[in-house]
Amino acid sequence: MRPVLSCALAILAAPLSAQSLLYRSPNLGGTWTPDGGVVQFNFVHRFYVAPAASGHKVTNFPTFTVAAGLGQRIAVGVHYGSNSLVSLSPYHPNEAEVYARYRVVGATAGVPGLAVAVTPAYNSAAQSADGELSVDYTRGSFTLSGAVRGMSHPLRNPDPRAALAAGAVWRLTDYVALSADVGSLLGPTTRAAWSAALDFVIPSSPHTFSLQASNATTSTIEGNSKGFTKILYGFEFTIPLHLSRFRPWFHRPERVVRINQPLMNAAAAAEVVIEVLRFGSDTVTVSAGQIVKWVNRDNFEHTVTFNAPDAAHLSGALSPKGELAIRFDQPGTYPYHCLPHPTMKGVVVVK
Ligand SMILES: [Cu+2]
Repeated sequence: MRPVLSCALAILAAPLSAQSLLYRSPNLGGTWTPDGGVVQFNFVHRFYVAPAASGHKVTNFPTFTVAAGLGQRIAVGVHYGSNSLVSLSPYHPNEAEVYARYRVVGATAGVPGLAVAVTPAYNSAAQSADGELSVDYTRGSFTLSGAVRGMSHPLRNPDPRAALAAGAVWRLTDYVALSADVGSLLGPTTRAAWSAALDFVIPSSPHTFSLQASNATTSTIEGNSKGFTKILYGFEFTIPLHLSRFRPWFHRPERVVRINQPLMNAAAAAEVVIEVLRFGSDTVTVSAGQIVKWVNRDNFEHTVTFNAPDAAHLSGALSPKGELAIRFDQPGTYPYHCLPHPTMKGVVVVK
């Protein structure tokens, strides 16, 4: 039974904080990479409203990001903006930046300390080979970020240029943060790009949301290095798609997790009912050798994922309406959480 679990966990076991806007200011890519087995979909939408003389026309500047995590340190992705001002002559309103990121130093966002990442990229509107070296430093409520950017044909100009950017995030609570940054091409005749945002974690979800003001039009290395003449307002929404969530598409829901079949018929010393994204009992206490059973009353999958170092052999997924039983042989305190819903937490105490 253990190899099956370990295999599943290799895909699943990773914190969810990497995608959070509470650790990255709006116009800095930062050092974050989606966790392995996660496809990240982020949507930035900014706009300005023209004066009455122009009929209050709303001009929109959306950027979509789709990125996939390969292991814990590498990501590949694309930013696509459909109202780009990076290349004005010739005018290229569609801008795609294909990028890879390798976090050379440091852990995922949310872990205190220093992180360094390199992000090579290609910008289709500028026809430019771009890149960024980014540094994050997280301590307590603060994350400070810096970036050095290079572009072979910035804004479709023939000569290479560099840009610098710096930003900060201040987490007021676990759920709310303020962030701001500034970035600019080095040299004359270019307006700096800036942003300021109020960031939120959406409770009981892996999603984060920010309300933003900025003068940057597309969320790419080039777009974040050049300011527009107007202030844009808007938002960003981050959506990590855990590929494991799609397992029910390919597997019939099982009443009982098969690996625990022998245990399911034994009497459980404690039962935790999962309902509406909550573990019914935060803490259950059993004696060594006893069984704890989890019952999923929701119509979607949850996991009972124990924190390291127990995760490798004490974890499992519950299909919709499924059940899970685990026997605890060693006394100790075993905190656990649900991978798709990190705000779901519980503890098993074994006496
Ligand atoms: Cu869950």
